Amino acid sequence: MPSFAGPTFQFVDTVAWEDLVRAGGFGPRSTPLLVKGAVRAWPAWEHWSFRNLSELRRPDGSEIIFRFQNGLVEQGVTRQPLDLPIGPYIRELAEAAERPRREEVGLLPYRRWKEIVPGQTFHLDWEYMKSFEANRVYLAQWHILEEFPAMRRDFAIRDLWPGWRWTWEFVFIGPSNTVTGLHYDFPNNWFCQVRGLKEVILFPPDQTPHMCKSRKYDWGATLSDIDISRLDEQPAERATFEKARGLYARIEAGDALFIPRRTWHAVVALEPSISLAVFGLRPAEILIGGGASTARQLLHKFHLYRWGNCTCHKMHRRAKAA
Ligand SMILES: O=C(O)CCC(=O)C(=O)O
Repeated sequence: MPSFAGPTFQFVDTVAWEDLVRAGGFGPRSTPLLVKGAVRAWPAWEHWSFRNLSELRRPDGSEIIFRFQNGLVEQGVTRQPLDLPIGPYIRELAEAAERPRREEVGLLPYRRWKEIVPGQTFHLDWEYMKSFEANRVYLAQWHILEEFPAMRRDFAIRDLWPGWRWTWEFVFIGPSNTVTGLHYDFPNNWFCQVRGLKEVILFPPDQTPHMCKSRKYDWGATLSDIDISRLDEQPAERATFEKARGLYARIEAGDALFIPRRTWHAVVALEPSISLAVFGLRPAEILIGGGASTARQLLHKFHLYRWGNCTCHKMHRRAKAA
């Protein structure tokens, strides 16, 4: 079988934090932007280490038990989540993060990444996805700042994103080889990488015809049937996916990536990572996008919308798509 070239990619637009500040800051835009070093300027850079987060306790001193994602995020058959204490899990990541890593691996290994120049098109190495088991236990989508509001001060997100917005944040803490499947979110997102290294592939909304939109329901996200960890088993989806034109970002610790609303993306961790996704809606966006998504969620809860085919309820058998 000929090897799969996959979609063509270019680098995402990239700017250094200092240059962005010098140019007057971040203005409205509808395409992704990687800001190198934005997070390094924030208290999170010092405070959000694996060791520090592993010591988080509830106000009464008890362990925090979290419902961990068990398998690919935003993808595949929803598996029974696992309720585990976060302390030992994050402590193990702290140890793993201190061990040296092989730099050469990835969808775009370091040496090839260094050779590519902005504007050049290239392909990724999809064989890499076969070299590991993607079904990791993942501390994903934890509403950490709701439980620990004082930690909000660690992220000077207003410096990056001027103007009033209703924001909410999800933390993703996991080992290398976590995979978040292809999806898009309805709000804009500043994805802040505090520790570790991740590869993010992005596809603008005009690539939707090649994204095999799924009927599986998820609050806030629209999912794809393309499973980037099992492309060999999906000849039809793979053929469609191959026609797409995407953007590639290698997000290092200290970087922040702007992921505009409705931009398809998937994330692969190359190192144990701590990331915070900051979603934000302007008042007009709350009325339009927020209202529609809340209505869908209500209908879903009442079993009237995509019940039996969702990421939020563990089903014993896959019901027919609504
Ligand atoms: O980091 C990850 O694994 C997923 C992040 C993501 O998909 C998001 O912020 O929308």
